[in-house]
Amino acid sequence: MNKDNLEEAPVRFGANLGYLLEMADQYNHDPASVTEELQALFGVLASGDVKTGDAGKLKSVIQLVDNIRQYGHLKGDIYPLYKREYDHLPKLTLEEFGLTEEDLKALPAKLVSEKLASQFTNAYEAICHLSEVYMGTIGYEMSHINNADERDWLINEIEIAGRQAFSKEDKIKLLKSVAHVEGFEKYIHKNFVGAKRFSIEGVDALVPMLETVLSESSKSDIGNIQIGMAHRGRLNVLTHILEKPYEMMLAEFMHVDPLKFLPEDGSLKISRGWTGDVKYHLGGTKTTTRYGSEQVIELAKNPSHLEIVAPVVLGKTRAVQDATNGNAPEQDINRSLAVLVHGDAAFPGQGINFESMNLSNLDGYKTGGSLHIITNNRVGFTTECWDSRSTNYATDIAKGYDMPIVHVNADDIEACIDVIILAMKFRQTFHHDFVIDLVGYRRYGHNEMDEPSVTNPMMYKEIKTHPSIEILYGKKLVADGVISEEEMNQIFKNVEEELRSAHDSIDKNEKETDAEMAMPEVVAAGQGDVETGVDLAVLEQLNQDMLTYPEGFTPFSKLTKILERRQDPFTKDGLVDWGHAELLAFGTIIQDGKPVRLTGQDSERGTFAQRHAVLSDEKTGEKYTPLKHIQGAQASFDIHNSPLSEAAVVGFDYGYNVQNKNAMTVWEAQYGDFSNMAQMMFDNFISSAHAKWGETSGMTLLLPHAYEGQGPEHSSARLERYLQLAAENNWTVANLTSTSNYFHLLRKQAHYLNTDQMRPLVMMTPKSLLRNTFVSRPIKEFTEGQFRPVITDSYKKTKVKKILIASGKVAIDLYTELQKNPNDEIALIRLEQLYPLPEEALKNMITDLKNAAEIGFVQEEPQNQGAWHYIYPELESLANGKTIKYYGRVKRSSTSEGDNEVHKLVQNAIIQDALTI
Ligand SMILES: Cc1ncc(C[n+]2csc(CCOP(=O)(O)OP(=O)(O)O)c2C)c(N)n1
Repeated sequence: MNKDNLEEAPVRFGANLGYLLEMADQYNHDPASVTEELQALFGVLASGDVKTGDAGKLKSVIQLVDNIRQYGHLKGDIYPLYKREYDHLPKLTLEEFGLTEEDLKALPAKLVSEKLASQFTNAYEAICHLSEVYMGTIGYEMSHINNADERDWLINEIEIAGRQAFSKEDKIKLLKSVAHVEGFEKYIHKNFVGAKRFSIEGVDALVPMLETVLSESSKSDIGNIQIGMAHRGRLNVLTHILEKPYEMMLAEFMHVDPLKFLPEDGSLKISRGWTGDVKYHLGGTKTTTRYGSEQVIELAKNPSHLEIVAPVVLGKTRAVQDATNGNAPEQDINRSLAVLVHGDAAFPGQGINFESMNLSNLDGYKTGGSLHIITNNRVGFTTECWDSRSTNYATDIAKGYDMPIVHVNADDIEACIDVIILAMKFRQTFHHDFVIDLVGYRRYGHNEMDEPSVTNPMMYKEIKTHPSIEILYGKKLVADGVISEEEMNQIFKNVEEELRSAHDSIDKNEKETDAEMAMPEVVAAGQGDVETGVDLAVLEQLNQDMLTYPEGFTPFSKLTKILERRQDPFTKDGLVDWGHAELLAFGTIIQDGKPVRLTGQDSERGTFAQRHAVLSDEKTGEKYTPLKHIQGAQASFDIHNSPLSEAAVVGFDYGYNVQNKNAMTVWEAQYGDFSNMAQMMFDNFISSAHAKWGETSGMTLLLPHAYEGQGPEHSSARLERYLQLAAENNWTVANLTSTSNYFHLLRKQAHYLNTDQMRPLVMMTPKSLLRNTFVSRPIKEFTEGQFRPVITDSYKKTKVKKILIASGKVAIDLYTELQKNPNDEIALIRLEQLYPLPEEALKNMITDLKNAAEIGFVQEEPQNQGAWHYIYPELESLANGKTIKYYGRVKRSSTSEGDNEVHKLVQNAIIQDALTI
C-alpha cells in the first residue's frame, strides 16, 4: 500500500451537524484544510449570499450532491435490458431531501461546486447537471479511492470536461465498426449452424472500445498492447483487432488450413504447436499502423481456465516495459499497455484476479496501470448474479485496490468510447489501473447450442425482442440525420458481401487433418551437452565485486562475517555452498548478456537465509544488491520479494519469460509444496504451451524439497506432478546433490534461452543440503566441465551386487552412510536429472556392472508419490535382466509423517533397507 494513499483517506459527508461545525472551525483556521465541497459551502455562507435560516437546506444540498456523486450509478441507465431495481436506495432526489426547485434556484451554483459556478446560474441547474452526468448511461464509482488527487481529477473530468463531441465521420466509423462486429457473428451463425463461437453479441461495443484503446495509445506513443481475454467475443477480437483475415477465421470453421490465408506481409504472426488447440484459445501478434504510429498488438494464448491469463499478460507487459541491457532493468510504462477483458461471473469468482490486482502497485510487478474491461452479459453460463457473487456489482472487488470503476450501458456506443478515453487519460496521468464494466447482455446461450430460455426465461424474454447494436445505432444516426436509411443498409450489405467473398475463396475440399501431431525435429532432438565452466580469474573478480559495498554501506555485522567466508574457496580450501554457487552462476549469466530476474517469497534473503542477494544497511535500512554492480555485466540483474501469492506470480514470471525469451526468469517457492497453489500455471501453460500453441519459455522453478521431519507440508514439492506432466522434451526436471552441478545447470539453462531448444527447468532444491559439506564443492569444479545428469563415485566393478539409484537429499543420506560404512558391493548412482531421463548413461552403467543382480530405486516419498511410478517402466527397459526393487515409504495418502521422531525412524529404515545386501 502506498503511504501517500493512507494520508489522503476520503472525507465523507453525512447528516452530522457536529462534524460540519468541526469542519467549519477548521475552515476558519485554514480554508485549504477542508475538501473543495466544504470550501464552497463555507464560502457561500461567509459571503452572505444565503440567509442563515437556510442552514438546514444547505446541509441537505450538500448531502444530495454527495449522494449523487457516490450513489448516482445505482439509479443510472446502465442496463440495456433486464433492469435491476434496488430497495433502500440512498436519497437521490430533491423531494427525498425535502427540497424544492425554488429552494435550489435561490441558491448559488457554487454551493454545488466552485468549478460549476461559471457554467450554471443557480444550484438547481448545477444539480440537474450532476444528475444527468451521474445517473445516465455511465455510472461512476470513485468515492472509494483514497488518493484525493485522483478523485478530484476524475470529478473534474466527469463534471467539467464532460463527454466527447462525435463528428459525423466518427459516428459513421463507429457504425461501420459495430456493423462488422455484428455482421461477422451473424454470418457465422447462418453459415455454420451450431458451431461454437462464443458470440460477442450483446457486448459488441468491446471491439470499437479496443479500437479506441489503440488510437488513444498511439497518441501517447504506446507501441505495444498486450490483451488478455477468454472465449467470449474472442473470434471477433481476433478478426477486427488483430486483423486476422475473414478467410483465416472461416477456414478454421471449415477445418481447412488457415495459414494459407496468413497475410504475406508478415504483419500477423500466429504460432502453432503440434497438438493444437480450439480456435477460441488461439492468440496472435499483429503489427499495424492503422491507429497512427506503428503498434504491436498481442492477444495472449489462453486456456479454458477463466481469468488465469491475467497475470501472464501482466508479465508480458512488464517484459516489454523493462529495458534489460543495463545493470538493473529500466522500466518505461509507455512501452506497453495491458488490457484485460474479464467475464462478469469470472471476475469476482476467480481468486487469480485478486492476486493479480495486488501486483498492480508493487515495484517488481507494476505495469503503469492496466485497463480492465468486464464484458458484463449478466450471466455466467446459466448462473445469474445472485448466485454468483455476494457483491452488488461484478466490479466491486476492484474497490479494495483503489481502482476507479465505471459502468457503461453497452447500447450507448458513444458512451462506451467516452469511458475508454477517460480510462486512458487516467492511466497516462496516474499510472494506475482502471475498471470498465461494459453492461450488456448475451444474445444466445452460453454457446450457440444452448437454449437459455430453459434456465433464464425472464432475461431471455427481453433479449429476444431487443434490437442489436448496429440496428439501434444505425437507426439513431438516421433519426439524427447523420446518414440516410439507404446508406445505413448499404453499410450492412457491404459487410455481408465482404464475408461472402472471403468464404467463396476457401476450397472446402482442402481439409486439414494431422493425426500424427509429431513434434518438430529440433524439439525431439533435445538439448545437448554444453561446456559451462568459467575462468577462475572471472569468478574471482565477480566474487570480489559481490563482496564490495559502496562507501558508508554497512551490512548487518554478523552477516558480513558469513559473507566474508565466500572468499574461502578462492583463498584457501573453502567450498562453494549452494547460495554462493547460485550467485556466481547469475553473475556469469548477466556477464554473458542474459538478464536474470528472480522472484519468490522472501527470495532476496532466501527462505533459509542462504542467498543474501540483497543486503540492508544496519543503520539506515538502505538496500544494496551487489549483482547490480558487478563489472562486465552485459544485462540486468533483478530480484524481488514477491507478494504472498503463487498462481499470479508464477503466471507473471511465465509471461515475462515468454515475452523476453532471453531473460533467465526464475521463480522460487517458499517451500516446494506451496507451488501447487499455481498448479494450473504448470498444467495449462508451462508444461504444455509449446505443444498446444507453439509458445516457448525457459522459465526456471526452484522448489525446496526434502524429507527432513517437518511434517506433511514443507517436505514434498510433489515431484510426481512434474514427472507426470513430462513428455516431448517439454521441460527439465532435476534434483541435485552438488553445488557445482547447480552452477552448471543454471548456466546450461541460460545457454539455451532464446533458442529452439529452450524449455522450462523444474528444480527440486535443497534445504539442509544448502550447507552440507559434501554438496558444497571446490571452486575447481566451477572452472571447467558441464552439467552432469548422473553422478557416480568410483566403484569396484566386479564386486558390485546392488545398484542404488537416488536423487537429492536421500542420495546424500545413502552417500553419508556409505562413507561411514563403506560397502564395495553397492554402487550408488546419483540421478541428478530425472527428465529427460539420461537413459544412455544409466544403461552404460547398468551394463558395466555385470555382477549386480539388483537395481534399487530409493526415494523419500511414499510409493504412490515421488519418482517411482515415472521411473519404474523406464528402469524395466534398461534393467538387462536385473531385478528392480523399490526402497521408500509405503503408499500413503499424506506426503509424510507428522512427527519428527517417527520421521527419523522411517527415514533410517529406508536407508538401512536399501544398503542391506
Ligand atoms: C476456471 C474455470 N471454471 C469453470 C469454467 C467453465 N465455464 C466456462 S464459461 C463459464 C461462465 C463464464 O461466465 P462469465 O465470466 O460471465 O463469462 P461469459 O461466458 O458470460 O462471457 C464457465 C463457468 C471455466 N472455463 N474456467
